[in-house]
Parts: sequence; structure tokens; C-alpha cells
Amino acid sequence: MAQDLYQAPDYFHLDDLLTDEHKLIRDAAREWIKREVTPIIEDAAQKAKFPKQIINGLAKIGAFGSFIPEEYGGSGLDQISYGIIMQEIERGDSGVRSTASVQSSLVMYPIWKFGSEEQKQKYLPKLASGELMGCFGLTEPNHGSNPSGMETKFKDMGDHYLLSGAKLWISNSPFADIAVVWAKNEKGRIHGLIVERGMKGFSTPETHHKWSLRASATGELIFDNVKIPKENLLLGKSGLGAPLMCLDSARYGIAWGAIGAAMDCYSTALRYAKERTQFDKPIAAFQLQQKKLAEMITEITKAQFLTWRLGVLRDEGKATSAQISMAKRNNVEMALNIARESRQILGAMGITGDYSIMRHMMNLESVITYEGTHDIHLLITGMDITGISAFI
Ligand code: TGC
Ligand code: FAD
Repeated sequence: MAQDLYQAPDYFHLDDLLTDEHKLIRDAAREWIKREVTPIIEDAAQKAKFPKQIINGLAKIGAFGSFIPEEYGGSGLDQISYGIIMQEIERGDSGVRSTASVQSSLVMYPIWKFGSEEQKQKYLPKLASGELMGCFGLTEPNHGSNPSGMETKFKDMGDHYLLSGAKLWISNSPFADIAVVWAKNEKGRIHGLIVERGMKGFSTPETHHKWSLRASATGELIFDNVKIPKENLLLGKSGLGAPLMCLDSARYGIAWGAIGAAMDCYSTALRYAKERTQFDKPIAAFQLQQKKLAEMITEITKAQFLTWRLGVLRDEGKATSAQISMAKRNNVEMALNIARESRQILGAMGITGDYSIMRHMMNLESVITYEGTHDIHLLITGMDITGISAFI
């Protein structure tokens, strides 16, 4: 890939609303992405291989459980800090951000919120340091947008549980050491269980031939009567609300992350438009190109403020699930539109791996689908404002 000349846009001086600590965290993450991720990510995506060598660095910039208390190995940071870290990582690649959001919001968060003290002590410090990597199994072959219909189930056998079923489209599954899996008990109530690699009957085949999120490893989770120790049940909360609480945290991080991808595309397109000459002028001199760039910075700025405000509300414990849905939906669509427009500004060069834009664009096709599709988030907003569910 060409040299990383990223210039982060901050048109309305959002920086003035951040604390010195936020800026330090942001600068450390930004510098690490530039040094360790940009030089290798295009090759990893082309080869469809998750770059495991970055796990240690991700842990060091606080990408694993930044909001988890320090007593459990986390960084004890606020929600704005978590968002900023996700934004900087996704500026590099959505697949790398996926690994970080799954580890933080979908594995560490449920263990922290719903786990016993023993489970927290056993898993959280190792997950924070990257010694253990985790994945989150909710989606099934017959149940994507409607996880309440899940068929994966577990039976109480007296001294252990027996887990059977399958999950698919699971980020990190091919290399994860543990999986937080959602399954129904004999009464049909949803619970979370911690499944460990090596348990008999548990396998994690990789899903190949993706055109999107290629630097992230995606796979299945297959449970063929897996014997689960009783102490691996997450007892703190049951019902669909438990995994949905985890999704709130991850969707919040994605709302920030998508802005990072958009900022990277905009920064590249602006620079290219000023350098590339056609008809004896830089293409940035043409009104059509200026319209594209002006609309991009406007949309990025609106998303930055929506998301910063959401972070403040989350830090105050006041953000609603519907507000998170609105931000995830708006920002991912905004980023995808900007990636497509930026790609056009680069002409033919835009389709090459010399620039990050096409990779962002392909990645965002997954981001607009996972963690609740674009349609589902619209219906969550619809339900919130009308009080009527379109799902039943
Ligand atoms: P519904 O009847 O509305 O709700 C069931 C129960 O859950 C409660 N609840 C919530 N609780 C906490 N947080 C939320 N956000 C909640 N939303 C709802 C609700 O109050 C109720 O509680 P109770 O006590 O009455 O039982 O459920 P529904 O079956 O009608 O479904 C609602 C719907 C469609 C919005 C939900 O199923 C949904 O969000 N579907 C989308 C599925 C999804 O997002 N899957 C994501 C899988 S993980 C993933 O994609 C990871 S990608 C990671 C990466 O690589 O970055
Ligand atoms: P479906 O639910 O079959 O939806 C298909 C289409 O129908 C969509 O356009 C949808 O919007 C629309 N639709 C569905 N219901 C309605 C409705 N009521 N009204 C209107 N339209 C509707 N899952 C995990 O559990 N863990 C992971 O780590 C994970 N990682 C992923 C990584 C990648 C790369 C991808 C692509 C997916 C991942 N997922 C993961 C799965 C993801 O959450 C699901 O793909 C997503 O929830 C949608 O489910 P589905 O693909 O089965 O689509």
C-alpha cells in the first residue's frame, strides 16, 4: 500500500470537547495503527488472513476491554475513550476493529456483567492482555435477525450441561480460545455459556471466500453434545435481553468505528483530488468533485457530533438502545456512501490495493449487516417513536 498520509478531519473542532486523556489515548492508537497496521493490512486482506501478530499491540493500546475495571485487567476508561479507540482502529481496517469489539463488548462485557467472581478472575485479565481471545455465538443458520428463535440448546445432566447446535458467521471463531455462546435451556430460556477450545465435540470451521472483512477470521461454532462444566454458565442475566445488552455496547463502538473508515476515505480522496490533474487542472477544481468532498465532510461532521453526544449519554448511563441503533445505522450508511464516492474520485486507482478505499468499502458491506442489519435498526427506531413493534 502507498505511504500512510492520513489527516484526520475535525471541521468543527470536536477536539475541544475531548479531555487531555482522550487525546492521549487517541494519539497512541492513531500512531500504533500507522506504524503496525497500515503497512501490513492490505496484504492480510488480499490473502484473507487475520494478522495475529497485532494482538499484542491491540492489547497495549487498550483495545481489549478499555471500559473494564483495572482490577480485572481492563483500563477502567470511560465510554468516549472506548469509542475513540474503535474509531482509530477502524480507520485502519473494519476487520481489526471487529476483533477488538468482539473481545471487548461481546466477550469481556458479558463475563464482567453476568459472570461470577470466579469467572471474572479466571478470564478477564487474560482476555485484556490478549493471552486469551474470544468470540460470541448468537447467529444461527436459521436465525439471524431473529435470534429469539435460536435452536442451540443445553440440557442439565446433573453434574454438567450438554450443549448441542450450531452458530455461524462468528468473528474470531477459527482462532478463539473461548466462545460466549447463547443457547436455550429445557424451558426455552436463553442463557450464556462459556465454551472452551478443546472441549470434546466442539469445532470451529472457518468460512472462506468472503469478499468483505477479509482480514478478519470468520467461522462456525459446532456443538456436538459438548459437555460444559456447570461453573461455565453465566448466571447474572438470562433471556434475549442479555445478549442484546452486549450488542448495545458493540453497536456503540461500531458507530464510532464507522466514522474512522469514513475519515480515512475522505482524507485519501481529498488529497488525491488536489494532486490529480485532468484538463490541465487538479480535479479538486471541478465543481462536481467539490460537491462530493463538501458533502462528505458535512456528513462526517454530523456523525462525529451525534456519536460524541451518544458517548456522553452513555457515560451518564442515559443512552437508550434506540439511540445506539440510530447512531450505528446512520454512521455505517454514511461511511459506506463516502467510501463509494471516494472510490469514484480516485478513478481507476480507486479499485487498487494501493489505496485503502476499496477495502473499506467492501468491509462496510459486512458492517452494515452485522450487529443488526440496516433494516432492523430502522425498525428499532420506528418501534421507539411509534411504540408499535414491526417484529410481531
Ligand atoms: P424483544 O421482544 O424486542 O426483546 C426481547 C427482550 O430483550 C429486551 N431488549 C433489550 N435488552 C437490552 N438491550 C437491548 N438493546 C434490548 N432490546 C430488547 C426486551 O425488553 C425484552 O425483554 P423481556 O424481559 O421483555 O424479555 O425481541 P425480539 O425478538 O422482538 O427482537 C428484537 C430485535 C429484532 C430488535 C432483536 O432481535 C435484534 O436486535 N436483532 C438483530 C440481531 C443482531 O443484531 N445480531 C447480531 C449478532 S452478533 C454480531 O453480529 C457480531 S458482529 C461483531 C463484529 O465482528 O464486530
Ligand atoms: P437475515 O436475518 O436472514 O436477513 C436477510 C435480509 O432480510 C436483511 O436485509 C434483513 O434486513 C431483512 N430482514 C430480516 N428481518 C426483517 C424484518 N423483520 N423486516 C424487514 N427486513 C427484514 N453473528 C454473531 O452472532 N457473532 C459474530 O461474531 C458475527 N460476526 C459476523 C461477521 C460477519 C463478517 C458477518 C457478515 C456477520 C456476522 N454475524 C455474527 C452475523 C450477523 O449478525 C447476521 O448476519 C445479521 O444479524 C443478519 O442475519 P442474517 O445474515 O441471517 O440475515
